[in-house]
Amino acid sequence: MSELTKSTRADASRAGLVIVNYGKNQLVEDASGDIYRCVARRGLPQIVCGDEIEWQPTGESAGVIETILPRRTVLLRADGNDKSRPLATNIDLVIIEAALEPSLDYFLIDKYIVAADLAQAEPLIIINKSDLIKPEDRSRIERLISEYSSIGYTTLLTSALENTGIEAFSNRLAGKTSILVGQSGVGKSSLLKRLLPDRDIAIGRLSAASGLGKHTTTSTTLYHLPHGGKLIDSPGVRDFHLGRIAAGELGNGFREFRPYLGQCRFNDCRHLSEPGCAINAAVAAGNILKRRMESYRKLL
Ligand SMILES: Nc1nc2c(ncn2[C@@H]2O[C@H](COP(=O)(O)OP(=O)(O)OP(=O)(O)O)[C@@H](O)[C@H]2O)c(=O)[nH]1
Ligand SMILES: [Mg+2]
Ligand SMILES: [Zn+2]
Repeated sequence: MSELTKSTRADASRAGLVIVNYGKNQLVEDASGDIYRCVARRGLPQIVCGDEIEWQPTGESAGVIETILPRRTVLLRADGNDKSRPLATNIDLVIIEAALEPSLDYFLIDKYIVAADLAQAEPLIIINKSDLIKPEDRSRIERLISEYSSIGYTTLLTSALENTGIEAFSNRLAGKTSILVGQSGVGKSSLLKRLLPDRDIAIGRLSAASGLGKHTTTSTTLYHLPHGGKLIDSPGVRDFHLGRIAAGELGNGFREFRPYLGQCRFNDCRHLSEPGCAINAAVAAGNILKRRMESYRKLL
């Protein structure tokens, strides 16, 4: 290949951001915000929402993804075979959303926290549907908030229905790439709509670009927020599984364990019933919540 063709090729390759992954096709946004339907060059690893890539146009609004740029962070989940797969990449903030309806699932929250920590992304817990909190639910919700905040995780209350708590929430998203995760039906897409009133217009543009019919929130999708920042809406899950994690790594995913890690009698302590376990001693002394220890054991 001559020097000339080489440089022409390099010039033709453009920077892009993957905003939807449909499996076979990806929607790629270029620097000016135009959207292209792309396919990945053979041999590339699985491309996901949030990937920064280089691509070449192949037609009016189509292209081929040539390379995936190094990923700053990778949020992983397990597939049916316990293998880890990327859910999204280059995430700064994992918004773990929960609500009294359908149900408040502490174990699910703890699993997402571990996934966020492993991805080196900050977790933020949102309890949505605050309008449904009855007087008899108050103490349960307050305890949840104070427990997580004592460990160092922020918890916010919102109501997408009544539009409350949205500003405090919105302020945390500026300038970051965030992803909404949580059970189906907790109100992820409803919160997104509060943050991005033009969501339906954005969805219309995606549908036009994909040529695959109406875009639905069943595909993980990246949106640009009006005040800066990117927000990824992901479809709800019935359950969320972490891939295989070494016991040592899992302990790190529990922030309040960290001061005690390395102080157990055995180097390879799994903090189950080993003698001289510093984590179990901290639980007994009331410095680690029993409930969190149970989550750790279940995950192990
Ligand atoms: N009472 C109340 N209902 C809400 C609130 N937010 C959302 N809902 C309702 O909850 C239902 C589910 O909302 P969605 O926004 O679709 O939930 P989702 O988390 O995106 O669900 P998936 O896309 O299936 O994961 C809808 O009927 C919403 O109207 C809220 O703050 N309060
Ligand atoms: Mg949704
Ligand atoms: Zn131990």
